[in-house]
Amino acid sequence: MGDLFEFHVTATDGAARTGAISTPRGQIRTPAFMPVGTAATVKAMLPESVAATGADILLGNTYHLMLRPTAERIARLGGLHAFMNWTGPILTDSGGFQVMSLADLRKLTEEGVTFRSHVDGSKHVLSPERSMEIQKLLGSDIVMCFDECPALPATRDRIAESMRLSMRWADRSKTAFGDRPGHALFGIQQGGLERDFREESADALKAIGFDGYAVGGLAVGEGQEAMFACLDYAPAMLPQDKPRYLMGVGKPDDIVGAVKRGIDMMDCVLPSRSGRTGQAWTRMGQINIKNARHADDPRPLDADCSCPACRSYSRAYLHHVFRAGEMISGMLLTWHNLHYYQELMAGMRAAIAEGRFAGFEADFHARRADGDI
Ligand code: PRF
Ligand code: ZN
Repeated sequence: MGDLFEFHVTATDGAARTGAISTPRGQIRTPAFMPVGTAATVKAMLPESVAATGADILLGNTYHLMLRPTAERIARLGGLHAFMNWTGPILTDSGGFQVMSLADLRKLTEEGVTFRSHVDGSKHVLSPERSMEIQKLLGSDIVMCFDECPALPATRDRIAESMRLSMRWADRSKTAFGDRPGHALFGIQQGGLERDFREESADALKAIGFDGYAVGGLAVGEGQEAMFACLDYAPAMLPQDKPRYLMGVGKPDDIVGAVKRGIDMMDCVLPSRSGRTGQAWTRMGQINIKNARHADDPRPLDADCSCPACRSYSRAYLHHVFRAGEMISGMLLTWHNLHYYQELMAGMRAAIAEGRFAGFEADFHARRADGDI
C-alpha cells in the first residue's frame, strides 16, 4: 500500500491494539467502528452528523449499489464520496455475502454467482473481477475480496469447499485489483469454527499478500461463545502489522470481546437499524423506547450522554414520536446509538493506550443490566 495507506499500532494491551490507519482521505483511529451506509446513506443521518458522532469511515455495499443506482451511474456522478457527500474513507464489501443472504435464485460456480435482484428480479452476475470493477467505479478506499461463506452450523466438507473457493477468488481479486496507490485491498479469512481451516485460509491469504485482513464467516449463527472461541486463535494467524477487520459484528459486548482478542475494525447495522425500530443502546443496557413505562419519563436516555437526543429530549418524547411514527424518532435514536458506539470505541482506544483494558472491560460489564432498562 506504499506511503499513502499505512497502519501503525501505537499501543497494545494483551491481544488488544490501538493505532491508526492513514489514508489519503484521512485517518481511521483503531479500534474503529464503521457505520453501515448500504444504499449510499447511513439511514436517517446526514453525513456530517455521522462524522459528528466520531466515525472516521463508513461501509458501503457493492451488492446494493450495483443494483440501484448502479456503479456506472455513481462513477459518472463523480464516485460514491461525492454522490453521498462523505469526504472520509469508505470501505466497500464485495457483494458475495450479501448475494447469498439477500438475492433470489442464486447459482454459485467457480466463476462467480448469478442471481436475481431482490429489488426488481433482474438477472446479474458477480465474480471477483466484476466485484473489483464495481468497487473501483464506486471509488472505494478499502476494497474487500470477493468471497462466500456458509451459515453455521455447516459440515466440515461444506466449510472447506467454500473456504477454498474463497481463497481462489481472493487470488483472482488481487490480480483484478492490480496496483492502485492510495487504495487498499483486504483479504477475508474463512473456515468456519474449524481451526485447521482458519489456518489454511490465513496461510493462503498471506501468500497472496494484502493490505489488511478480515475475519469473515463469523456471526452467522454460531453464537457469541463459539465466536469468541474462534477469535481466541483466528486473529493471531493474520499478520501483526496489518489491520484486522471482523465483518458484520456486532452488539456492544461482541465488540468489546472482539477488540480484547485483537480486532481493529468492525461494522454492523445494529446501531442504525435498531434506532429505527425503537431500540437504544446505552452504558447501562438496552432501552426499548416503545415500552409504555417510558410514556411519562422526563429523563433522557442517558443523562451522561452528550448526543443531541440526550441533551434535548426526554424518554417520554422519544416514546411519543416513536409511537406516532414520526421520522424524528429514527433520527434521534440512530444518532444516540451511533454516538454510543463511537464513545465505546474511544473508551477502548484510551484504555488500551493506558494499559487498563481489563479494568475497562470489567467496568463495561458491571454497569450493564440484562434486559430492558
Ligand atoms: N464476508 C463478506 N462480508 C461479510 C461477511 C463475510 O464473511 C460477514 C460475516 N459476518 C458479514 N459481512 N464479504
Ligand atoms: Zn445519547
